[in-house]
Formats: sequence, structure tokens, C-alpha cells
Amino acid sequence: MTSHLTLYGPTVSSFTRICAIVAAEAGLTWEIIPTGSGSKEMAEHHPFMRSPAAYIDDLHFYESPAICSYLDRAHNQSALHPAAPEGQARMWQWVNVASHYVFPITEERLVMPRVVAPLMGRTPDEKLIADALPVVRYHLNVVEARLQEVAFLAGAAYSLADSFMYPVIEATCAAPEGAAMVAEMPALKAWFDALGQRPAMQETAWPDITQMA
Ligand SMILES: N[C@@H](CCC(=O)N[C@@H](CS)C(=O)NCC(=O)O)C(=O)O
Repeated sequence: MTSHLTLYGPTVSSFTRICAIVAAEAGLTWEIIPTGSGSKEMAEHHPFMRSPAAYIDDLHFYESPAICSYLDRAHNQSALHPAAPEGQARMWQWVNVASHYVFPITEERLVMPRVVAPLMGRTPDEKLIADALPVVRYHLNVVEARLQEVAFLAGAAYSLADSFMYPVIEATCAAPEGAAMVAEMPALKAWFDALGQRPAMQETAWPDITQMA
């Protein structure tokens, strides 16, 4: 029986997309039921009202690492989990770097004020952005340094770690300041351009940034 993934979350959300990417890598069909983070509807699927929540194989999961690990192990022969203990540890290390360090700083202090605020009729907070830029650069430089050592974040092969980092970098590039920084970082730029060719990235591309929620 073919499995189908149903995600609850905003149509444009980095973590919802991460789960869709891993589903697409596994060749699964997937859909997003548009649901606002923090909404009463979301509380029916995620006790902390974060996005996404996932339903597949008569199972219900929340938290993107758990969702993605299940999708890959149950439906993709663990292709995105390195086999060796060190590779697995590196993968989770970089999943956490993407989720807990690079995502919050780029999302809250660059993408939201520079890209989303004007779409909502608000003036960008230029001081917030200016103060954040060196911090954003620092975070991106950490990723650049890793990618100067190895082809992918966990080592020699594409893994869940890259599936987590890619949408975060793509969103960062929606801000001109973010795009300019990535353009100056050769290893990160080459990794980003190469990953952008993967069918899973193209299948899950956001329809229109103006729908960001
Ligand atoms: N730890 C969660 C994080 C999910 C998350 O922060 N999602 C964002 C949307 S991309 C969200 O729900 N933001 C709303 C909020 O922070 O209240 C996961 O891995 O799924």
C-alpha cells in the first residue's frame, strides 16, 4: 500500500517544508492542510501549536526531526541517515544547528523584518536588521566552514541535515542582505545551488513568498 503524508501547518513554513522535502526524497505523496501556527486548529494536531504536525500510516507525529526520521526510515530505506555512528551524530548535530541556531536568527531578525513585514504593510525595522547582520553572517560562516571541509553537512553524502538547512538558507536568500552574504561564501553557495537542483527541493518550492504565515 502506498503511504501518503498529510502535514498541518502554514503553506509557507520552513519546518513544514523540511518534512515535505524528506517525503519527496522518499517518493511519497504529500499535502499541506493550511493551518496557522498558534491557532486553535493547530492545537488539535500539536499540543504546543507549532508547525507542522504529520499523519502517515495511521500514525500521528509532531516535531520535524521525529517526522523526518520516521519518513526516511520507514519509507526510504534510511537513505538520508548515515550508517556510521559518527555520521549519524554529525547529522543530528547539524539538524540542531539548522533548527536552533540558524533558523531563529535568520527568520526573526532578517527574513521577518526585511521580507514579511513590508508584505503586511509594516516598515522594516532597519536597526533590528542592521544589528542582526553580523550575527547572521557569523551563523552562515559556521555553515560555510563546515562545507569547506565536507561536501554535505553530515559528511560525504546528502542527509537529513541538508534537508533541514536548505530551506533555512533559501528563506535567508529572500532578503537581499542574506542573498549577498551567501553569494560571498563559495562552499555554501555551491552546496545551495547544487541542492536546488534536487527534484525534492523543486517539488516543495514555496508557491509565493507573499503567502508566508
Ligand atoms: N521544534 C519544532 C519547531 C517548529 C516551528 O518552530 N515551526 C514554526 C513554523 S516554521 C512555528 O510553528 N512557529 C510559530 C511559533 O514559534 O510560535 C519542529 O522541529 O517541528
